[in-house]
Amino acid sequence: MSAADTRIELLRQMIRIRRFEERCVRLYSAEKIRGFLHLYIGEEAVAAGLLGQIGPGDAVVSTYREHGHALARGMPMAALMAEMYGRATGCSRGRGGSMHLFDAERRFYGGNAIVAGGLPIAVGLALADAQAGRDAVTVCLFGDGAAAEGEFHECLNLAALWRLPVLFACENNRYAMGTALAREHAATDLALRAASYGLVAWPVDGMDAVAVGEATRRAVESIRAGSGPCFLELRTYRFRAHSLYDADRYRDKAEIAEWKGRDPIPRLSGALKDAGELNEEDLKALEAAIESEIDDAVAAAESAPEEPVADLTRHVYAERP
Ligand SMILES: Cc1ncc(C[n+]2csc(CCOP(=O)(O)OP(=O)(O)O)c2C)c(N)n1
Ligand SMILES: [Mg+2]
Repeated sequence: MSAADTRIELLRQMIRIRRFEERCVRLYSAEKIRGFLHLYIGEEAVAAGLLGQIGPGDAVVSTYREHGHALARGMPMAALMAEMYGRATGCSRGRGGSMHLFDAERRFYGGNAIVAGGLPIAVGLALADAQAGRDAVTVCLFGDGAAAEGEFHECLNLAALWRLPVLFACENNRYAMGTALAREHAATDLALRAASYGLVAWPVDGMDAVAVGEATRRAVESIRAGSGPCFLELRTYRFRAHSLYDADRYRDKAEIAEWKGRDPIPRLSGALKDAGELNEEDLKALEAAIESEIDDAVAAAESAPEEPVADLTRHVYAERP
């Protein structure tokens, strides 16, 4: 892929994630989708930049704000939308919903509602891969809030000590629910904190998909070379509230507006247009293709079956072969 094609793919992926979630908001208002809904809008450069740099053999561990991660990892949109609808054709048979997306085939190990809960899973996956001699990197995504959890410290230490192939990808959007980073942490430089555990860590502009891609490429190269885990602090921002149940009263309007000014989508489409790599027609075609992908996913979810009541107790315990 040429450099221009790579950048267009980054843009396409970001728009795809944004439009998917915008549709989810509408479906939520229409009560087609229920339960918790944590939007990723504003943070798309991280998913697109990071997950474009790993291969099919690598693993991904995510959070409850994971629609973008799942899409960028390659989960078919129809499987994701059906899961949002709670249908049997969903990626988790409709039993998980928004926070519990899972795709073993693509080594996408969830969706996790527990803050920092993914870190021990990632370290375990990386340990298993290393012991089996598989050349795989585990990308572990989590928020700034995870840095306040004990698991964060235990996992960074063990991964560094055992030089495990983990890329710790901290999406620092500056808030853990309604709590600003500086109200929760005396030391707010998370990359610096991570470095103190003996792994290579650096901050990245998380509103710039190209910069995220470049940082990830370097990190993954170093991990594959056997140099141990890396930590990227991806400085980003969520444009929407924590979840659809949050009135968002703890953030300054001016602060939100300032970050919206760094929106990664117009930023990249503007750069591509300036470079003559994309025109208005291309952008329209790209949007139209995404719109029809979403329409198809919604139509499939609408007509998909719910799990039969007879299956209620299935998949609770392992079944005998
Ligand atoms: C162990 C644990 N404690 C508390 C919660 C409640 N909770 C849900 S989301 C959240 C904030 C996490 O913030 P962050 O890690 O920064 O992720 P973000 O929502 O910003 O993406 C909290 C405290 C939880 N889910 N798990
Ligand atoms: Mg956060």
